[in-house]
This record gives sequence, C-alpha cells and structure tokens, in this order.
Amino acid sequence: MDAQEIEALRRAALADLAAAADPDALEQARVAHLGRRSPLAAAQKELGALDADERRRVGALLNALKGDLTTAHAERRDELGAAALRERLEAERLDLTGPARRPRPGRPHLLTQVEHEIVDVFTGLGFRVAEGPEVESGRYNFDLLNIPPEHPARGTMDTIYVDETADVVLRTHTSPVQVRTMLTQEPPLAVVCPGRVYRADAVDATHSPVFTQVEGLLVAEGVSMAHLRGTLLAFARALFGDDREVRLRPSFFPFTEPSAEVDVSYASASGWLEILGAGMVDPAVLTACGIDPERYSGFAFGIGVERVAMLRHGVTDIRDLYDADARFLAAF
Ligand code: 2NM
Repeated sequence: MDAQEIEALRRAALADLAAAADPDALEQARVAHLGRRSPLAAAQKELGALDADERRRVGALLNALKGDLTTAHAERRDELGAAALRERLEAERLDLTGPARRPRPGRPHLLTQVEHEIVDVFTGLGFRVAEGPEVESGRYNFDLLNIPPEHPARGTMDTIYVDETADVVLRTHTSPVQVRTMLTQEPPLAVVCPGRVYRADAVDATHSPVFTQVEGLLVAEGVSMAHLRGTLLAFARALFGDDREVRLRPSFFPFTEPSAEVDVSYASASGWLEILGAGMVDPAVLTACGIDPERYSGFAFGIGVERVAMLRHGVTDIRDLYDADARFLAAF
C-alpha cells in the first residue's frame, strides 16, 4: 500500500467517523476502519511481505494512521456524549419561575382540637396539665378513689384488665393521674388531666371502648361547690357560647360527695344538655391520698371530649371521630 492509498484511507475513515450521528453509527465506523477486518488491519498484515526498508516506511505510516483514527474516534465519542448530555439537560429543564403547587396544610384532628380547647380554658384559670400512664394499678384507678373491690365498675364487664391477678388495668378514667398528683404534691393544687381511657364497652353510635377525657381537680383551703360551679360555667361558655348557663343536678360518684351531673343550656330554647359529671372530692379520697380533709377541700370534674366534640359540631356517630375518613376530617 503506498502513501497515496494510505491518505485515501485516512480521508474516508475520518469522514465516516466525523459523520457518525450516534453511538451505534460511530461503533460501525470504528469496526469498519479500526476493526480486525478493516483495510488498515489488512495492510498491517501485509507488511510482512515487504522488504525491510519498505516495511519500516509503510509500517510507520500505518501506525500514524491508526493513532490518528483512534484519536478521531475518541474525539467523536466525547462529542456525541456531550451532545447527549446537553440534550438530556434541556429535556429535563425545570421552569423554576413557574407557579408553585399550593401546599395543603394539615391540622390537628377534631378530637385533638377540642381537647386542646378544653385544656386551654382550665390552664387559663391557673390549672396545670398533668399526665400519667394508661396502664394503671387497681390501687390508683379504684382503691384510692373510694371504689371498693366489689364495686361493679371493677368487674370485667366494665374494666379491661391487663393482668387480673396483678390487678393491672387499662385506666377507666384519668382520675388516677389526680390521685398521683395528690400523693406527691401539697395543696393548694389545681390540675387538668387529658388522656385516653378504656372501658369494656361495645361500639355503637355513642360508645367506644377507647375514648378521651379531660378531668380536673382543685384542692385548697375553703374550696366550695360555688367555686366548682363558677369554674364549670367558664368552661361551658368558652366552648358553647357566652350566653350559656349551667345547671347542676344531684348524682352519685364513689369519689365525690356531693356529686352532680352538669347540664349546659341550649342557646335558643329552654333545653338542657348533659355535658359532664362533677362533685366535691370525698373526704375519704383526700385522706387516702394523704391530704387532711379537716384542713382542705376540693372539687373535681370529668369531661368526655368526644361528647363535647359531637355536641359542638353536630356529629351524631362517635365512630366518625375514629374512622379517619378524609372527607369528614376536612370539614373541621
Ligand atoms: C367525674 C365526675 C366527678 C373526679 C374525681 C377525681 C378525684 F381524683 F379527684 F377524686 N377525679 N375526677 C370526678 C368527679 C370525675 O367524671 C365524670
């Protein structure tokens, strides 16, 4: 092969490599011009038939050609790679000046909102928030609250036992938190105790085996039923409206004496809605919790958060509060 033929080969190969429009075409050009069956490879194979001078001269030309084609191939490969990258960046370009998708803000669940509203009323009056365990001893959940061992509330029909022989229950009210408070703090004390409580109840429109309470307790010198009434009136007006009245009807709880069911008036008609239970803490409870009933008296109350939420928002089935149906939740 003479110098002229080698130059023709170079021109053809460089033109093919430069013309390759994509990696497949480039690979074809490489195989055609640099592969084992290319004219260049054939020419190199034929070198052995030449005499020594000729072999050195033509060999050098073919080596230079091979080097040039290899360089040209690498350059074209890099060009195609850069072009592909540019194309992808352009295709994936984001318009950062476009309008943002509007975030959909979440909010606390209706029950949580109402629980917070209730707690806020009492913290506004000077009560402190106290919390305690949901798994309780019968001693704190019943005994110290003047609920005797034979009391029906302690049976498995009403109470969910975690361990019957060890007397461990799921608390049936948040009163044990108040018991713990009385056992560890000196009066004057005022606590409000929000939390989940458990009863062995079947589910229906107004009952759930798990529900939410806010209970309150105030113990000091000279506390009377009038303080209880004023406190509950503030609560009723904060949650249901400033024009509301409260009414206390005699009732019974083992831990309070006297005890009352508390009603709140309808805004319009002369109707009453029962919203909570309350009373003066029984001296036996104060004594059991280490407080001298000769010196101190106290009131306590228990509010069902689900009931307040349902009355306030016209919810007629308690299950709507637990089902987590986004269409229901979005309404509050
Ligand atoms: C109620 C009704 C009446 C109550 C009593 C106590 C405690 F611990 F001080 F004795 N805590 N909560 C109480 C009183 C709860 O719920 C309907």
